[in-house]
Parts: sequence; C-alpha cells; structure tokens
Amino acid sequence: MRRSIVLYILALMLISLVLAACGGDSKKESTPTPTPPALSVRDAWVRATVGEMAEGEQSDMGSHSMGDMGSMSGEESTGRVTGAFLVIENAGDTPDQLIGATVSAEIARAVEIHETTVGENDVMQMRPVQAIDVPAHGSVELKPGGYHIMLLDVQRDLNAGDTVTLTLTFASGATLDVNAAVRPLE
Ligand SMILES: [Cu+2]
Repeated sequence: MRRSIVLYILALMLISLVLAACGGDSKKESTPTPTPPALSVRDAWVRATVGEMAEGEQSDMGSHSMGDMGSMSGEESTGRVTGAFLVIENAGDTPDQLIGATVSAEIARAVEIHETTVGENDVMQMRPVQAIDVPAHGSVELKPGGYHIMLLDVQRDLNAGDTVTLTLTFASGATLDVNAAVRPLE
C-alpha cells in the first residue's frame, strides 16, 4: 500500500517533469518568426538645381569631375547633379539595405547612392556605395554631408515646389515609390 503511494508520487513527479519539458519545447516552437522588413520613408526632398543652391552643390561635388560625369552618362551629359535626401524606417524584425534608386529619365539619366565624407584638409568627398543598411526596428537618415541619393545628368531645372518621384530598391526585393519635394538647401 505504502509502496504504491510512493510509486504514485514518483509517477506524478515524472509526469510533471515531462510536462515541464514539453512546455519548454512548445514555448520555443511558438516563438514568432521574425517579421520581414517593413519599410517606410518620410521627409523626402530633393535639392533644387537653381538659385542659391548652385554654390552649395559645387562644394558638395567633391571628387566628381565633369569628366567623370561625361563618361558615366554618355554624350548627352548635362553635367548637372543634385541630391535626394530622406529617412528610411524599418518597423520589421529583419534588417534590410537600400541598394538602388531610379528616377524618370526626364529628370535624370543616372542615379547613384553616395556617401559624403570629410577627408584630409577638410575636403568633402563623395563616393558611391553599394548599399546603405536599414536596421531592424530602426531607421537611417540620408542627409546633406552624409548618405544621399545622387541624381546625375539632371535633364531639367528642379525648382522649389516641384515633386520628384523616386523608386527605391532594397536588398529584400522590396521597392518603394517616394514623392520628394524639391526645396533649396537650407
Ligand atoms: Cu553624391
């Protein structure tokens, strides 16, 4: 009689151990899989190509020479460039990368992703980058003096008040159409 009680208690302990183990396992299994990147863009703008910006643009030109522009964009190069700036937010659990951008050929013939850095002698230089990281549950800002989207061989005046539609491409395969307001550099 007493032995059966002991066995009964042991059995109960064994069952509770098994249940605890299973509980642990099922908890792991029910951990939500990371959500994919959930991207959005805010504060998108493009620097106007006319008026007071001409000066700022030139100082930002950095390492670009007109020769570079010509070879980049063919015989019809206008040599005009401008920058697009915006904040990319990612509400998802998975990081992503901005890997490209396009714009209507009526606006610009080529688009590159650039980073402006201050090199030796405080000279600002720009270099093309392959990708800009967009962290999970985070954001990245493209702004003058940092990362930017470079419009090359700009085909027409971009005046304050105009809107330029950019299409952003991400490493995840996502694309985003962005309406950027044209405004002068502050
Ligand atoms: Cu640039």
